[in-house]
Amino acid sequence: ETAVLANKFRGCMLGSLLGDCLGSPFEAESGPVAKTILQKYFDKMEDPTFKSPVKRYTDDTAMTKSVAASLAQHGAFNEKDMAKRFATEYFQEPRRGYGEAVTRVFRKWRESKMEDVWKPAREQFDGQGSAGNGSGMRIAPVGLFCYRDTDLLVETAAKVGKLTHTHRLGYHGGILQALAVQLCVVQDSKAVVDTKRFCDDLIEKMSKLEPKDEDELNSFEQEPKSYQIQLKLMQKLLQKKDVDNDEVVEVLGNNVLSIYSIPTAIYCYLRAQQPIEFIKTDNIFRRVIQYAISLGGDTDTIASMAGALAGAHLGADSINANILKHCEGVDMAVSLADELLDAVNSPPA
Ligand code: F2R
Ligand code: MG
Ligand code: MG
Ligand code: MG
Repeated sequence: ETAVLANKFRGCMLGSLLGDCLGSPFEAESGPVAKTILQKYFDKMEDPTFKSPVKRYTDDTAMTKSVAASLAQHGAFNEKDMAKRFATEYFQEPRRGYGEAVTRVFRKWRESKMEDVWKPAREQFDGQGSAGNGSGMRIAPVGLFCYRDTDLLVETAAKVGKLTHTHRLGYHGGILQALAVQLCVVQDSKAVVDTKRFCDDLIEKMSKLEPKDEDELNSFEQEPKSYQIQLKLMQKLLQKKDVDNDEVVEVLGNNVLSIYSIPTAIYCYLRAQQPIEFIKTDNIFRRVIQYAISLGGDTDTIASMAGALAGAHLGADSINANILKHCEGVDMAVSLADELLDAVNSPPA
């Protein structure tokens, strides 16, 4: 029982890391990533004789690390501690490819000496708040830490998100990704995923959070977007055969906004449970990440979120050890996974 969970926690943290490291060289390249180039890239990574400079992680992992370490050390969400870790991490290594706007939050925290940790985020984008996917890219540790308690998970993911992302579609995206991680943790790693049920479950949970009012759903760029709408579109796509990358990007998106990348990442995880014509591998974990990157756009973040789901479902055992050797931060990810599991198993007195 504990060994199964440890494998899943490690798989999730490693999946999040690997998607980031392997996806970041392709981030924001114009157009889709060439399928043959990507196939060779992954084949080489699996080849034990292949040597290459280590693939560095980006902001996605830098922030995930802070979320995991803060939860593990406090045994609960602590806003000041988490904010401090985000800022410290950023000022130590500012060149990890952070979102353009979010660094203003870090600077305001420093200037105000953390007087009100919630305020700088509310001031982003002229008071609209950020709707970027920074909320989802760092949330996997919340899905792990709270996997036994959905109410706590939703509440914690909302707070972790609102430290930097107060737009409804921003922090709701983080909640959605955390809920998906939870589903993957509780799923039997040997069982075939029921993709329809997976979507239905998420739609049901998001329906309790999202506004019922159609007008309110129109708040972002005049487009009627909610996670429920995107999840229903995803469910339809999953039922179609041989959907090509252009259609996926057209329907679900692949950019830095939460609404156009978090459902996409969940779709990648679910779609890649079955063979994909242009991806030659029997390893489902690899297929998920390779497929996510093939969509182009925000490749590090979409692959990282999809990888977290695959890893939480399949466990660290499913990851090719040669691929791990090419990525920065593997030992750190494993330690954080173990610390999180310890914290889950020994709640504070
Ligand atoms: N920043 C990047 N990639 C850019 C290129 C990096 C490359 N390596 C290079 O340096 O050349 N990647 C990282 O950013 C994304 C996560 O961003 P986060 O944390 O959400 O930040 P931010 O700044 O809050 O939002 C990101 C952008 O989203 C748009 N946006 C957000 N809210 C908006 C709103 N209310 N209205 C309009 N636009 C909004 C803005 O363009 C923000 O800059 C990840 O991809 C991570 O990997
Ligand atoms: Mg990044
Ligand atoms: Mg936060
Ligand atoms: Mg990114």
